[in-house]
Amino acid sequence: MSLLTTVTLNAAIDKTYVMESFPLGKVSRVAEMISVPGGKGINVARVAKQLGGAVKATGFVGGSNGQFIVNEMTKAGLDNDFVAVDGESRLCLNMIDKSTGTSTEVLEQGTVLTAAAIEAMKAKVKQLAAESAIVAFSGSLPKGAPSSLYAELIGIAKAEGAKTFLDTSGDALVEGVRANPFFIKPNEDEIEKLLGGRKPERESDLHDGVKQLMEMGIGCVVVTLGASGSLAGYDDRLYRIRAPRIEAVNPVGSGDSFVAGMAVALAAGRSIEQALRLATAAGTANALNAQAGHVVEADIDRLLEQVQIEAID
Ligand code: TA6
Repeated sequence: MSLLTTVTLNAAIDKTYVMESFPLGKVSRVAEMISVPGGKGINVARVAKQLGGAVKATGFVGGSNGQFIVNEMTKAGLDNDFVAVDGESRLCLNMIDKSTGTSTEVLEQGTVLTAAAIEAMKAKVKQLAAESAIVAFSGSLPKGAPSSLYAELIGIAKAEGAKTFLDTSGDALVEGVRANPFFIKPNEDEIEKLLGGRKPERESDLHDGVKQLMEMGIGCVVVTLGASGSLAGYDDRLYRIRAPRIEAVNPVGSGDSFVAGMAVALAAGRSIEQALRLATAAGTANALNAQAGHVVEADIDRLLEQVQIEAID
């Protein structure tokens, strides 16, 4: 049983506008537009499938945008089983300015959840977790969801025997971590929040923070450190991962691609080093093209060899 189920509570249509320049307060013409199903968990599902994983995607969808998300995923052969809700799934915009190499995101709020929708999602997660090796929860919570929702859903998935991944931020992360997901991927700001507001000043503080989270019962903690890679903790050991240097086209979705690599490798029973290598290659490969949450096989093959992993403790 190696199915990966992804849960995107705030699904989106990701629109990427590639422009020669994007000056604020001026009119900009779009040179290229990409419109695809998005939201973090859907990106995880798409990349996991590209990496050869068996995937099913769930989450909430609403309105004609929700219909677009389901239709496009089905057309692309991405197995999905969403819960339909009232209202309209959101648009997430990403403006790429080629002159500066920057990307600017504008994220809508999305649908407002009712108590009935939340109950329907709990039932869906229970059903899908029973047939999954891993359930990955990704992204922000829609309005109407209590900040404890991820913690509740993680509890349900774990009770069905699935390993759980959580990639979110803010209170949803702080509360979600209390349910001891197997895997989390905080950045440096998020780890500060998880450690009760203590800012890791030195590299050794970061090491202590990762160890502390593992002692709390989280199996694998990866702190992302931007272009310089990441620090991972697993099974009482720490690893420093250095990502290959690249000229990024669009880094949006690289975190989701990292999660996809971890999930696919671990679901296939690969070692932690192999999982970190695939995850880092996938995160880096994502940034090489304009579409968020998309990798090219040849890039992965080339980048895999360039990832450096050092056991440090
Ligand atoms: O990670 C990038 C991205 O997945 C975009 O695809 C966009 O949909 C956004 O993040 C959504 O993030 P959020 O945290 O609001 O769920």
